[in-house]
Amino acid sequence: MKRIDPTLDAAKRNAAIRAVAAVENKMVLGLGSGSTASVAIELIGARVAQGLAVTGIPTSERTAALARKLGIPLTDFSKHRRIDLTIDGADQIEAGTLNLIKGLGGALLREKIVAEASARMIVVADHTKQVKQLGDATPLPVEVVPFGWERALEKLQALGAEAALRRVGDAPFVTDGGHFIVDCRFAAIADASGLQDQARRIVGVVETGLFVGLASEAVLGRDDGVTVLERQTPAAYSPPDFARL
Ligand code: A5P
Repeated sequence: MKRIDPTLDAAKRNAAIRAVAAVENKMVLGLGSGSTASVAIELIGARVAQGLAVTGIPTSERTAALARKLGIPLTDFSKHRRIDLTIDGADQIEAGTLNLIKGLGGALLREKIVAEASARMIVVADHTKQVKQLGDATPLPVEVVPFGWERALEKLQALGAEAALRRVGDAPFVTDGGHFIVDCRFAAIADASGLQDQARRIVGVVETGLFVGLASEAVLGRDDGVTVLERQTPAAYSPPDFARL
């Protein structure tokens, strides 16, 4: 989803600059997807060029290509089961809970695997992504297996969504994992955790773009600065003392 508003571009950059300041030498990083995360990756690449030693686990093929171009060494879960810090974007950020909707860029599955493995996840976004309650203006992307997607879509509709298969032209959009995406428009999502559980119980649903309790903080950029939001509910994941694998 490309935005050409220069004010928003400055906002994204300010958010990325603030988040990348948290990157330290020797960290294993989760590298997010989307336009804001890409700015952060470029900033990390510039620091790597100056001698910063980090490795990254990319959340999409597109991000992997960008990281390689910038000379950021890549790794995977065969070598590192835990990630020190992930910097990723979001489509909606709920103030207070920091629950998220992600996946308008189509990378939600790898993004969630990486977020869940991370001791700390900083969300970077322009200020327009903050909402009081998830849903409404932004559809919830749900990744489904291609076989029988029509049935999964019907069951998602039964949960109250206006649901549509994401397409590129006439063809279904296909994720890096070879799945389809059903975009589900809910009027408002009052119980993100409950909806996540219900959606995951549908046969054929691989994962949803609801990120509940995964973000540690959110850096919301404006053209003249940032606001940092912290989660006001307990963490879903307590990191162990990191012994690098
Ligand atoms: C990718 O699948 C998404 O989860 C992105 O993180 C999200 O779409 C945010 O992208 P922008 O930073 O481009 O808005």
